[in-house]
Amino acid sequence: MTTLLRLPTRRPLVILAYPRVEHEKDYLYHWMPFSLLTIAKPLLDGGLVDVVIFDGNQRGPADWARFLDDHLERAICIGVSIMTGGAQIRHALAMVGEAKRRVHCPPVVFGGPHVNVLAEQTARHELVDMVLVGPGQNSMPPLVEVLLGRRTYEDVPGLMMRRDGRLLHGPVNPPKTGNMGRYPWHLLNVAEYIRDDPTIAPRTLNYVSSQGCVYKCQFCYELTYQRKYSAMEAGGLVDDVADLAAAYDINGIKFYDADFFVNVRRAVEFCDELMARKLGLAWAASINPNDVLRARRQKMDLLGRIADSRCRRLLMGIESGADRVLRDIVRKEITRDEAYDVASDIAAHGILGCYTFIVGFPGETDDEVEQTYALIDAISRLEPRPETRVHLFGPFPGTPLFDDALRYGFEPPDTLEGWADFDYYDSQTPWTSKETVARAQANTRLVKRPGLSAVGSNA
Ligand code: B12
Repeated sequence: MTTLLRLPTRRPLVILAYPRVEHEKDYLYHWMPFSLLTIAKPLLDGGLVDVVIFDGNQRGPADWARFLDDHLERAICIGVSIMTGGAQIRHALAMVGEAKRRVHCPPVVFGGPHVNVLAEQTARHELVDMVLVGPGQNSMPPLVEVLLGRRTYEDVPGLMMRRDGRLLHGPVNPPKTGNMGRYPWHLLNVAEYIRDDPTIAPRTLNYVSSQGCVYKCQFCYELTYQRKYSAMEAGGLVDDVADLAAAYDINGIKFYDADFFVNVRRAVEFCDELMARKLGLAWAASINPNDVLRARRQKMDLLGRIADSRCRRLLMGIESGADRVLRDIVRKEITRDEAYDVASDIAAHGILGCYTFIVGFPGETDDEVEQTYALIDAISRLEPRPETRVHLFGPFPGTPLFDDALRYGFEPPDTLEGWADFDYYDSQTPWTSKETVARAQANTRLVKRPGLSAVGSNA
């Protein structure tokens, strides 16, 4: 009997690019591009294509040029992720310009948070061949099938592209993404992203375990998920984290989910599983005050389990110390007293709280701003002393407060390039004075090294 020797065939290639984000100058941390890992997973599972990722936060323009030389010939598309602000859009356009100067440049598709709120303006840009609105794991596999000649553009969820002088639209791409799975870590050099996080552990990695949020905060981009929430189940999440810990010798995980605790039961299971497996990991995550209140109503010891499982830090948006602002402007569904009570409870469990506030809402009075600073003072007296961060209200497109800001005289950028420099660490609104900016900065206190407080790091 003879056996046929099968030579490995090289599949068509999808290039996924995460352009550089110009974060605050003294910002120490590195993020893995979870957007791209999330999209890559179903593409690899489908078996039709190979995927490579270029992370502009780790590599520069000369590396991008070499990367294109190495991969462009086999590529069927370049997917680019963009969020509003942080100059990411500018870096994205420069990268695409470089690619389009070459003979073999395939179609360039843009996606990500900025596309999800300003799709049409992005799709009309001359360097953009098409955009995909919504979760990319729903839309990239069908697009790849189109590019391989198996389907038509009209079938691709969330698609928007110029054709014969008008915009062609695909069907709606639903915001619910289903269970998220384990990430294809081999596409990144994971070791590059480990960092010493003074509030968590010396070898900390970031992680995103869910998408979407169920709350109604009127300034927040997460509303584009239409209050739909998708999350990895607790067991699978701990499996993935355990594998990471074993492979890269990490001892900390920092979750960047919009709200890690939307599903309180999942959160408690995660804590229990983490303790049962004795992984020795410290962790941190974002929480909404209502999660704590809901757990109390359900007689669940959420904060106890969080503390016992070595959670070192909880980040919570309180936004304002004025009940009218919380109720009528933000729709936070919590009162000032409840927020203070939850913060006290977090401190009583020995967990470092990091509380973020926003000043400069459209229609906010001076007295209401004073109430916010009074609450910051009160919270700062808790032990362990919490971190606090005061943001300036920035009208982000796609949110209800963006429309309110327009009524109060805010003039938004009107080009894709214009949105590159939009940055909520600077004042964006005509009613925000220099003194307001300075006071916000002075009330931002974040731990950068154990035992020290400092201004100017991100949450
Ligand atoms: C980590 C993070 C960062 C990191 C870096 C990002 C990185 N390397 O991943 C840092 C800290 C640098 C950062 C900075 C900023 N960030 Co940020 N950040 C996040 C965070 C917490 C997680 C991002 C993430 O990985 N999400 C998980 C993945 C799975 O979701 P995703 O990115 O949305 O991707 C999905 C879809 O958007 C889509 N998609 C994404 N890319 C692509 C590409 C293609 C081709 C396709 C088809 C689809 C697609 O499919 C993905 C899978 O479903 C999000 C909030 C959140 N939890 O999502 C905010 C968020 C993305 N940030 C936001 C903002 C605004 C900023 C700033 C620009 C704020 C500012 N200052 O103005 C700053 C940078 C500027 C500055 N001067 O500092 C907003 C974006 C809103 C918007 N309209 O764009 C978010 C949504 C927070 C919020 N709720 O407001 N950020």
